Amino acid sequence: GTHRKLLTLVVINDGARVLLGLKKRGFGAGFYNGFGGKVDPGETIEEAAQRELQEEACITAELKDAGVLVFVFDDQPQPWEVHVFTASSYVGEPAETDEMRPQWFTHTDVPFDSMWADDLIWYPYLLRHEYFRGVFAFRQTTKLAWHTMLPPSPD
Ligand code: 6U4
Ligand code: NA
Ligand code: NA
Repeated sequence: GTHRKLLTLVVINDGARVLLGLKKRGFGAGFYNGFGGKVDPGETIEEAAQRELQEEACITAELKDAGVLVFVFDDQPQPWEVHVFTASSYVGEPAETDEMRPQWFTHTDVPFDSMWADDLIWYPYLLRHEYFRGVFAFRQTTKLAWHTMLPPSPD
């Protein structure tokens, strides 16, 4: 159908650095990314974000809404709707899991060359705490064809 696939993404930002994970398997393996995954049936988006943060980085955090990204693909039936959250602090110690290897990067050293192409466009909003909405179109899953950043929604 045309239903969007719901996903979450959490970027811990301590003000000087962001905590990212090197994805070890599955979609985006070899790329750095925030922590997150699919929203399971019966859970809210925020519950999914908390669960994935615990599963992938071994931490919990008070999450703030940072933005929403919609990805459309020429080779996948469903668009993806990724809900992005930030947190300035967390509980626990970031640890490597089967899925992710956590690593800190200063704001000027975010490894965009080893990240999804869209990240270069919306991280500046995230780093300056400006809510963002963006639509990104990919060809052959990973090639960014076009994008548009929308103004914040009126609600
Ligand atoms: P499984 O192993 O099936 O349970 P799950 O952890 O639920 O996987 P996964 O890891 O495939 O889902 O989720 C993809 C993750 O990648 C989500 O956190 C969203 C994030 N993501 C997807 N496309 C992205 C993109 N273009 N840029 C970006 N993050 C993206 O920065
Ligand atoms: Na994941
Ligand atoms: Na999952």
